[in-house]
Amino acid sequence: MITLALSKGRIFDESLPLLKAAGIELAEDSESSRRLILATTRPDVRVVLVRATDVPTYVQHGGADLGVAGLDVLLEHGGQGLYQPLDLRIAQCRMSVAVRADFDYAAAVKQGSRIRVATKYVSVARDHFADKGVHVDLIKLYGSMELAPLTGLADAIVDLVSTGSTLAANRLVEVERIMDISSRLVVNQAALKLKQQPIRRIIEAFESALPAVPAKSGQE
Ligand code: PRT
Ligand code: MG
Repeated sequence: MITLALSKGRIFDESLPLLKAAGIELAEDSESSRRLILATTRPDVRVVLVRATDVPTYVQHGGADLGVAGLDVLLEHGGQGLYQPLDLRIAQCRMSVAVRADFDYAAAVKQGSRIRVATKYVSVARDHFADKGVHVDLIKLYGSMELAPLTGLADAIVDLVSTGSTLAANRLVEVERIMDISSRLVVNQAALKLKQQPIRRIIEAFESALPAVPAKSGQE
């Protein structure tokens, strides 16, 4: 049995066409059922639905053989024990620094002020500001980072941006792009050895189903 971990939402939706190309279709409607383990049209393949941030953990510890996870999630997880053979170029967005429209970020950086940064992505944020030589106090949040600068909790946030409409709706401006983000196929290293043939076949099918020209991520 091959177990594939997916998260509900955009990763699930955008993975379905890739799965189909690999000859794998869901045998039941994920919307109508509350089940967390879904059978597929291939008797030897099943899908498990987990929280996006839990995908690397499931795959690392063998709860799933493969999974699809955002680069943002992988960077925070650390990627230990995971083979990452493919950039699937789905669920694309960018990781950016944003501030309130009336906060002069460039001046704060130039003056060497300590900047309070709220984020779910502390590891990426720490590396980014260390590289720039900017002193920051990081505040870990689990949701709605956009609220932090509006309430005075932080001067800046590090968050994912795709259309930019969430930032605009909260009168925040993007002042720095840290990196482009897309989702990756991740594989448990032991499973890759033990179930080499079927896993390789899935990786190859995914690869040939990808659009020939890489889509530009973080489009505006
Ligand atoms: O939402 P939930 O708490 O269930 O879990 P999750 O947020 O971890 O899952 P999901 O499905 O929202 O995100 C899964 C993956 O999709 C992420 O790990 C990213 O790799 C990728 N992705 C792509 C995004 C976005 N685009 C995105 N726009 N993840 C989140 N967002 C959020 C962003 O955080 C911000 O709040 O959407 C908002 C900004 O969107 P725009 O379009 O207004 O700019
Ligand atoms: Mg979300």
